[in-house]
Amino acid sequence: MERTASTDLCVVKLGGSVITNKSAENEVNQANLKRVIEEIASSNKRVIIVHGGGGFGHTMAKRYKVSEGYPSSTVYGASATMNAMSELNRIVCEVMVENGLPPLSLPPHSIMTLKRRISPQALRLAEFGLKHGFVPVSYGDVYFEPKRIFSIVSGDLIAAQFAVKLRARSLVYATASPGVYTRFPPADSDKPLKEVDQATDFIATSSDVTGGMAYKVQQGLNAARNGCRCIIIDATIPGRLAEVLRGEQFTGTEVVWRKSPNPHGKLK
Ligand code: IP8
Repeated sequence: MERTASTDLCVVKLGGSVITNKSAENEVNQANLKRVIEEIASSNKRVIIVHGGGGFGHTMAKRYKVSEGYPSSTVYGASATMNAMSELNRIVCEVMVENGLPPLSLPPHSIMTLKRRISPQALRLAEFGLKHGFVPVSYGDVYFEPKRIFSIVSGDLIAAQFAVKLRARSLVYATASPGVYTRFPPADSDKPLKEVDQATDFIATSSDVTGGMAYKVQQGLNAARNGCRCIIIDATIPGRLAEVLRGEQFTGTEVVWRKSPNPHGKLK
């Protein structure tokens, strides 16, 4: 489906590996968080921010097997994960306020339908907030569903859904990796692919419950198919996010949907 963006809106997904110390429990990477928020603020773009779980959500989700839902996990584990993510979101919102970005927080555990969709009411609220100068901010979290009672939804999916539903011009995955590689882990001499499409053969392993790079590409393809430009960058490098928001040449990988992709392999 070809469709043009109706707005200059950009959805930025801030990776948990960028804004937290992922190997530690509940530790914010203050320097990175402050810098990426500053880069967003100084771009003067209309943005929706979505952040990942990092050492907050992923630690709890793994410990309590929350992605498996009930009965492998427990209501306590789901609640502890929601609390950890609310805490990280509060810190992100605080840094946004300090940098003149007024947050409108939209917690997934209360805005997702039982079918893992952002509710129409939440989409309307995000649009209303944007119109009046707020910056909607959401994150990877616990969501509720009929079969397993609850599970985990990645910020990657939430970011792509906002991008498609609100017809954003671009979706930026601000990660801790320079982009997508043909092998994992990449060798020092490897360069990230400039573009990936639905037929690109690449390997991205992940120990994340939410699927890492392969899942980002999958979500990015969905956004790209719907007319939104999707770019994956390394936001641990100062200035990278600012340059992509300014619409300049960027260093990273663009996720492209092609009507007739080169049949040189399948996505792994
Ligand atoms: O880091 C994961 O979100 P992501 C959220 O965006 C939890 O994949 C709670 C693990």
